[in-house]
Amino acid sequence: MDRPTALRLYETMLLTRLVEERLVLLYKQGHTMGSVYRSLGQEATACATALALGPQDIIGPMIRNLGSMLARGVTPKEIFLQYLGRAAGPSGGREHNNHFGGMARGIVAPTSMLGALIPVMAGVALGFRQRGEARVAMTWIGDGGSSTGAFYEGLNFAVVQKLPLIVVGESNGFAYSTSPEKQMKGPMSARSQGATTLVVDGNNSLEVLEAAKRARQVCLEGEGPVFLVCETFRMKGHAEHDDQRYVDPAQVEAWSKKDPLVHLEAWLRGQRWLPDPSHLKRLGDTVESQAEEAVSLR
Ligand SMILES: Cc1ncc(C[n+]2csc(CCOP(=O)(O)OP(=O)(O)O)c2C)c(N)n1
Ligand SMILES: [Mg+2]
Repeated sequence: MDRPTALRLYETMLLTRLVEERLVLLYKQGHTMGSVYRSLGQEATACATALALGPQDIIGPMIRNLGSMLARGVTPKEIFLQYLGRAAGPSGGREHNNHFGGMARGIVAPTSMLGALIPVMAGVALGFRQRGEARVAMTWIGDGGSSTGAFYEGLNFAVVQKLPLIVVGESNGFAYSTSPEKQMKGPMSARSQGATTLVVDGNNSLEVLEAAKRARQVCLEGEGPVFLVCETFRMKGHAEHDDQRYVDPAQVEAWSKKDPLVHLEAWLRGQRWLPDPSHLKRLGDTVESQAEEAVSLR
């Protein structure tokens, strides 16, 4: 791990948190078109995975993976405009949340249907292989979403065709208000269907980054897809309208001690690589000014 990579990881996770916090404010003020789906506590599973890729690779994020889009250069302003449903936004006001993409930055737009992106991204990976290109496709799935038929079909196809696909499994304790044991039997990693399976501490961004790099290597060596399961926890309700009253507060308290940003910050301090505070302040100022700009646009 070199210093620029570690700092980029930290800044991308911090940016994700700041953008989401500002989105929550906009939601509470009644500005957003729909609810806000936080990735609080899961920034590493969205950011460290995407940052392990090359610019030629393609991602297919889900709703809790805003960080992966920021990692690929989407700006806070675009995200604010999108959530506000503005004509100047990426989807021209026709969609909300992070339902937009763009091939220039290698992003397939998130779908609402859980699991549907797995066969789509397997198709992207098939295209890479057929053209003989050294590229990989990456997508994400929740513990709940990994019970869908589309997940099984898509991953099975990638396994038998040995496609360069990384499926990041977000094992975060809930699917809306349903706990995983009521959704599926056994751990998420048991659903790999023969794909190379890696299980990591999803709140340790350094571990996630290393595992995602390894997953990419496995794919590029023609070994087929990788199911990268990140053990983590959803620190907020399903979205801002959900007060998570069904979650044991002791569980939230326990996981708050494993905050991925705090973890990385402590590691950076140990390395004497802490970022310049004025630089971080500029990051916060940029988020604020881009939010204000988006609100002022129609
Ligand atoms: C096929 C399908 N079924 C149900 C829904 C409604 N729905 C949206 S998110 C969600 C829970 C998702 O849980 P999980 O996959 O664990 O992801 P997480 O929210 O925990 O990140 C449900 C049931 C949907 N979007 N698609
Ligand atoms: Mg879940």
